[in-house]
Amino acid sequence: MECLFCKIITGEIPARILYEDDQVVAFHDVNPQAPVHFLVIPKRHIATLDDLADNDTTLAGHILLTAQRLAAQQGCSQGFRVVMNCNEHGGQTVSHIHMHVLGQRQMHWPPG
Ligand code: DGP
Repeated sequence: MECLFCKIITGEIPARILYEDDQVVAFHDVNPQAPVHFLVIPKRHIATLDDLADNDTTLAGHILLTAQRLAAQQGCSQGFRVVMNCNEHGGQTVSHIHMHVLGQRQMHWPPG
């Protein structure tokens, strides 16, 4: 198993876990870009957003609602941003889909 995030799921690589259930894990980003910056990932290895299938609708919704709930728990009452980078032009560096959740500072637009 070569996937970094699969190794976080199994505990082979340590991470600051925020939440875990049978479908997803959330953990703090190792290189935070905001006072709150965590990632929500599926436990099943899915390389990119392009690899999500029609029957992943429930999982995709669960990732989003987990992000929403944890953002509230992390004190992002004034708002937050979710980001999913996809492939090279999207800036994806880890090939296991992950939703970034950033908060506790003013975000700007457009992103770089
Ligand atoms: P992306 O560029 O969208 O693929 O973002 C990958 C994110 O993963 C990046 O913000 C840094 C984070 N990351 C990479 N390696 C590790 C790690 O070993 N542990 C944790 N907690 N985060 C990591």
